[in-house]
Amino acid sequence: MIDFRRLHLKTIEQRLLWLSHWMIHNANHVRPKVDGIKIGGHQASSASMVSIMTALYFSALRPEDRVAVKPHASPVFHAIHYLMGNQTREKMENFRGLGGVQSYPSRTKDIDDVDFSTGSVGLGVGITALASIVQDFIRAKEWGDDLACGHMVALMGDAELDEGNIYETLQEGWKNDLRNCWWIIDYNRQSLDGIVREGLFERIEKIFDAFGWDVVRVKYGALQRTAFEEPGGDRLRDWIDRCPNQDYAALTFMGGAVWRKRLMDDLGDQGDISSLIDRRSDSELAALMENLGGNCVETMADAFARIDPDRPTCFLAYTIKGWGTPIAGHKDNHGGLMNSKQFADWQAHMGIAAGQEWEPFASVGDIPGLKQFLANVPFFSKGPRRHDDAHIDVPPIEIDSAREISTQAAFGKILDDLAKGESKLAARILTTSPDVTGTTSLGPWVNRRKLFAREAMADAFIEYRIPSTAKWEFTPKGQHVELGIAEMNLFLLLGAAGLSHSLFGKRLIPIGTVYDPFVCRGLDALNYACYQDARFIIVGTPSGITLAPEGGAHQSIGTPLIGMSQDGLAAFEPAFADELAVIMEWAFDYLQRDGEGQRDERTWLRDETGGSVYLRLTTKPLEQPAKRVDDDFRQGAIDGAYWLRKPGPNCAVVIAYQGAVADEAIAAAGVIGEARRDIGVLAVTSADRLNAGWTAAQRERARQSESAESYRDAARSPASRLRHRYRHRRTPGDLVLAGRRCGAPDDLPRRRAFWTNRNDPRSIPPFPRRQAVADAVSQPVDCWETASGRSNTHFPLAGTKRSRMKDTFAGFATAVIEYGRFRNTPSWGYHLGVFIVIRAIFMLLTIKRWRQRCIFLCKPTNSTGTGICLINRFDCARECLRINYAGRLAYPALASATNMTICILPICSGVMTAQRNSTDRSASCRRRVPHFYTTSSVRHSPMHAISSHRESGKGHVCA
Ligand SMILES: Cc1ncc(C[n+]2csc(CCOP(=O)(O)OP(=O)(O)O)c2C)c(N)n1
Ligand SMILES: [Mg+2]
Repeated sequence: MIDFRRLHLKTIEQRLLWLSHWMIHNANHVRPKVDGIKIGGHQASSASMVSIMTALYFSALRPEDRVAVKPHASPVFHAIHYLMGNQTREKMENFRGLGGVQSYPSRTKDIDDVDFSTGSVGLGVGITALASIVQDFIRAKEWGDDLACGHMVALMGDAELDEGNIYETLQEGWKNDLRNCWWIIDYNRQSLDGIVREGLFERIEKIFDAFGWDVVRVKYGALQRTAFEEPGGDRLRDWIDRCPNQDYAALTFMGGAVWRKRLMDDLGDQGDISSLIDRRSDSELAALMENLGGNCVETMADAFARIDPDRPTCFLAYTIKGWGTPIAGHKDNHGGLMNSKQFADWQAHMGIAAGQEWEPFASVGDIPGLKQFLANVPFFSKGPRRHDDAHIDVPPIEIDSAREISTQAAFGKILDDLAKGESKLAARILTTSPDVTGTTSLGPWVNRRKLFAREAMADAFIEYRIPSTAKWEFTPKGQHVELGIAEMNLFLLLGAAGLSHSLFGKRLIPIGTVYDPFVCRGLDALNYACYQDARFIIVGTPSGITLAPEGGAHQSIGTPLIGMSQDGLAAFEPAFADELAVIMEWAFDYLQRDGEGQRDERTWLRDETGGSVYLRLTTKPLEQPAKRVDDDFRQGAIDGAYWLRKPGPNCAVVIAYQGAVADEAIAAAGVIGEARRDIGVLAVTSADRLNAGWTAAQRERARQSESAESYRDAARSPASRLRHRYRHRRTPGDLVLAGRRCGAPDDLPRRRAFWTNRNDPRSIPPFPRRQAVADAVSQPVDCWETASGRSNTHFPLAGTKRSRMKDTFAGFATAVIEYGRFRNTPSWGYHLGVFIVIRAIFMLLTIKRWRQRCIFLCKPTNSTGTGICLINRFDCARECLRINYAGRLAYPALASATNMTICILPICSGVMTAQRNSTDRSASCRRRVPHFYTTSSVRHSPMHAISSHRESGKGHVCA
């Protein structure tokens, strides 16, 4: 290696060591504290990797390479970009603060060209291997053969190797002939809690070897290698090799004098070695002993330069956690920070003058020389490495829905039709499935478009002419990546493929299928993919109880909540094939969007930003409605709901359903229709988008209210007093949630249940058993007659009649008042007047007939599912009003109010429930929340869309 290059690398290493540590120190000890909560940062984990990262970024990498950084090397990553002028001082100063650089590098939140966001440990490692497979997939296609292949590099902590998903990825990599993948292990032999087991890595090395990886041990630094050449050096090397991890760490922490004593005790009387030790001062001896390969920048640069770059390679770089700092080697140093005294001493040691702390080139001797070196570093030479690719037009997606068909079968048919066509969209589709390709209806697509492999492989069954539905021919042109049964790999692959436009400049349309219950198995990787803003379609099918009607482990009961709660993922559960076609056509476009994200006031969705899509499908065949082409249907299916049967002016009952119980809901409408003429049937296609829109609208409303109050004297305003009283008394849960970002979507009804004392203490047994879907969905039918128009015993959540009335009045009052506020009418007298008039009319028209108008379609049963999503929306009349207010759609409805009760049929393609059990807070995966309510006498005609959306860009329509 040329000398000046080595010197520059050493200077850069020291600069990164300083900047990363100063950034953490500043955030914890210098910056004013906002709330007294520990900020943290990981000085020791950063120091451990600083030499590796210096050698990698400033010597080994090329612009086409992509890196996943280990979680706690984030400060070094940001320091690198700060040094290169790609990161601002302001954001560095605000490390771990709002808008500051992120504790784990983030593609979506950081500005400094993060390739892969860092997620939970293990995920960043895994995604590099799958990204490499995606790169090969693209390269093998005509439209992608100009792609310059890069290395997919993972910088990983040694304790990350405890994560099982890494081994799943190793296996998948082997199957797919992995190449261009480097995993660089920071082998500091420390995890978070302590020192790792002796000899673990010998086992791990064998595993890498078994999967065909090259393993490069980088154990000794340049100083050590030189010392080993001296007389007695071989004895020193033996001693280092035999020293237990714990001892090495402890001696490192204690420093040169203790090193000397220990070495002399062990080796002092053995000839040359004594003089080797004696020739060095305490600090030189410490530097020698701490000069492991991974802490030696020139050794690492040489190691990277020496390998066959295409082979999957694991670098085992021995390091010391906290290297070069006073906390080096201490077993508690993972979360430990240098205290102010230690830091001041260390600052003097590093030669950084006071006031120069943020200077990128502080203490550098040859600044022009270093700047010139930096200007020519290959990795940064082409500027930011975020790519994009043109939008792909979406052909019309249609399906013949004349016959009975399930949504899963319809999905297979739609893909088969795409496979038959010549569209550019079809050419860019990558499908994948963890060993459930055939059973999730991907078979016809795969038969036509083939499986991907770097080397072609024929299907012996075809050659021998053995009949089989699956014609499995592997070819580089193939478009299906068949995975083993590891759902983490599925979502990591979708994550990597969903970023291909940005990573490789070639857009893919990734579609993954999985049995819906096993979405949970890959949940962290799903979240990781969404967090990175990867774009894909995940199809969960079969879902509900259609996979396992008899009950047990394979019912997907909680997945609708996953769809609702996962940011960046728009979840749909269509019932009919034409809905699915509309949704898929929209989804293919939605995946590709990258707009600015203004909210659409119709839905309160931010659809311009785009995102990924989750389709929850089923194998339950349904008779299909007649051909529907109207805009209301199409728009409604996308927004989240449409009227299957529009309510008329005298509507008394609305049945809302989602998913495969459509036929039951329609039958219910028929039964009820015998007694009541005007019945609406609301087809919900996406409770998620309804919920997201509603949430966003609530937020918007709250925001507007706040700003309105800021120029009013809120405390003195009778209107606001009334509103506050109403809120505090009736819905404190709403208020709390407005400021929360971490609540589960069913949090709100639970809280409301708590505050309003409307709990139903009955619980459901775990894993309900059903013979068939029909058993589950037919339960509500039993109770229609007994429940309709009756008393509170059939409406356990409603509280007393009196409290319901109060609720309703308060709701009206609030709505009216807020309408006034919205219209910017300052007079509270006006509000009061309107309120009194409406209240009087309301009392006259409504109250006496209250009971007759309440119809409860379902008694509490042992079931659960998608219905909850709806229920959250339709909790009561006042909610509807408020939603409408927020969506600015309520007033025409309010003005033309008629009597109506909305009843929600609890629906899902799984079993059903109408159960609330807010006491069971541990049942996080089987939400026990209300599944049906009535809205009380909303006067309302025609019914209007209530809309809203989650901040991430989801939305809905209803009522
Ligand atoms: C899935 C997951 N579990 C736990 C953690 C918390 N955690 C963060 S780093 C860490 C230990 C990391 O040790 P290692 O990988 O050896 O990195 P080092 O800091 O030693 O370089 C743990 C347990 C996490 N981030 N993700
Ligand atoms: Mg470690």
